[in-house]
Amino acid sequence: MTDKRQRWDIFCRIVDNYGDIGVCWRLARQLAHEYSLDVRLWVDTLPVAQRLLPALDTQLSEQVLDGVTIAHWSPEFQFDRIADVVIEAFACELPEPYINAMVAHAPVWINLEYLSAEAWVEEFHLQPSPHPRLALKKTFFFPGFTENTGGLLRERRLMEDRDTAPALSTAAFSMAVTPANALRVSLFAYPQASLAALFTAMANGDRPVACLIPESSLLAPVSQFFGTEKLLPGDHYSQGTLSIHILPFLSQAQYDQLLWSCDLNFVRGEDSWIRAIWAGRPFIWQPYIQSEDTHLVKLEAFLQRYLPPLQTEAADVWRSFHRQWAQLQLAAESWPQLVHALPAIQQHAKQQSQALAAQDDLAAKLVIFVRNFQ
Ligand code: TRH
Repeated sequence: MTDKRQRWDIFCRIVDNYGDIGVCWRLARQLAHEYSLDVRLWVDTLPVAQRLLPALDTQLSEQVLDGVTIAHWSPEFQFDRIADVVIEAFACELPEPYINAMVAHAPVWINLEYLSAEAWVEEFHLQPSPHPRLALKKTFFFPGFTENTGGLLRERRLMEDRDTAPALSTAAFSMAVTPANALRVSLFAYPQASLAALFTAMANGDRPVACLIPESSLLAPVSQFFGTEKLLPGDHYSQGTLSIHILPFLSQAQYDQLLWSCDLNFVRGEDSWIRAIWAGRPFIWQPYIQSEDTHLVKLEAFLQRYLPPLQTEAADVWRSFHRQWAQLQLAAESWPQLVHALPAIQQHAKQQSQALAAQDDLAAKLVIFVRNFQ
């Protein structure tokens, strides 16, 4: 029997870090699971993808994982067919032979862009771009926070899963026992972050802090702070009221669980940021550092959209902490102020997760767009 499912090819070039593959894998899986689509994800750097997908065999040119075909986008790129829908993630530039072959098949060609809360996104979302040479058109698809954008990535059952998830056991992450009233904080940030200032403030606070740190490039400055050579999953250190616990790099599902069970999450980039929003818990987002401080513009746009209607004092504290963290400079008093504001922030984060989840998600909007495409 031939497979009649609509075929989607997603092309992902891993520029840096985990965000590109994190977003593409999440989207690919959701399209396959929730819409029964035949999804093939082309990835150029399999060893990086393997961090998120430990079951991935980096030696194979093609394999099926969790209902998605993962194909190696190698320099000797070869393909057997053109899909019905082609997603070029983050302007990664499709291989020339594939583009040429698209002319005869006329697939829906979508350029999936990075997420931003900036106002211009609404205007550029769904703008067509004709190919300069060939009879092809691609459409720019911008994720975003409003109805007039491509929406945010969110699995259909995510909020139910979050609300019915069992509490995360300390054993699950082989954590040392921490005081019962410790503030649970997860930490994922760029290595340039103002870690020493944060840890010093946490170590000198009124309330104990258990800081959970999944393995990443952040471990280098963390080990520097604690004067150790190399930190490994399972290691833990204490200083004053702060204890840190190094976790392995988690699966995306486990990472969600971690976010759901912390009192405060430090996140970065694109995908962990959105997961922190869906967690409905207080978070501090560090945007991906860009030249000319573009990331600070993105931060302001987000804060402007996300903070209202939080009461002024807590909003000021949260905004100011975000700005300092993104500017890689943290004042000592910012930490106790943030801890004090957490109850109000918590309530707001919960409300915002509900409000944003009432909008259509990115995969749903993509599917609707393709259905109506002409
Ligand atoms: O890794 P990032 O910094 O990725 C960045 C951003 O996407 C940025 O926009 C992009 O321009 C740049 O890459 C090239 O942060 P991000 O987006 O949060 O991606 C991390 C992914 O890793 C996300 O899918 C969550 C996942 N993750 C785990 O699965 N387990 C873990 O333990 C951790 C810490 C993260």
